[in-house]
Amino acid sequence: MARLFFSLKFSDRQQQQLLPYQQQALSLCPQATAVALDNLHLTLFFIGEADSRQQQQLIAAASQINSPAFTLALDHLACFAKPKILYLAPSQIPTALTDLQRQVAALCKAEGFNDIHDKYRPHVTLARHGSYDGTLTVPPLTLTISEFALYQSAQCDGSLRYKPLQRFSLL
Ligand code: 2AM
Repeated sequence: MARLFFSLKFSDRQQQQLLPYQQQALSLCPQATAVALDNLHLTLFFIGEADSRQQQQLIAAASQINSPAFTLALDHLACFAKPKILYLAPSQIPTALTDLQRQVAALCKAEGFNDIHDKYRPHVTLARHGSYDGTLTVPPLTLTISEFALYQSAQCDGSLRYKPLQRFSLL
């Protein structure tokens, strides 16, 4: 069994561009723990535990998705109280992201995985175990999104690592 999720796939450069925002989030809440740079992502659907047959079915279904690349403007820092995380998020959710998320959620549900969240809330978790009251508007980080991926969440040498198992292009 493996712990899986679908996510937008950021490039190395895009992950680097998120660093100043992470530093700003940590300055708001110094006791929070930074997410490792190469783990920065934006979840589309959290799957949970899946076996290798389910993993192959998810990959086959996701490879049928036909969805365009899009730009995403991440423009505010805020916090979820449960779990306590500081995140960067878009005020405007592009239609292409909503459509992609619906398609990914539908294929996961068709494989028997339930959505554990009441409402999809796109965000990039920058730091954990921290809280902040309110929303801070920041200069937008505009990213071109041209890939999503099926990720595995696993412990590697004592630290949590999100490993892309299969990448899918947005055209
Ligand atoms: P993330 O913050 O690293 O993306 C399981 O609940 C995981 O789904 C969380 O660890 C969180 O991971 C993500 N998540 C939590 N609430 C969510 C929401 N409303 N919409 C989308 N992803 C969410």
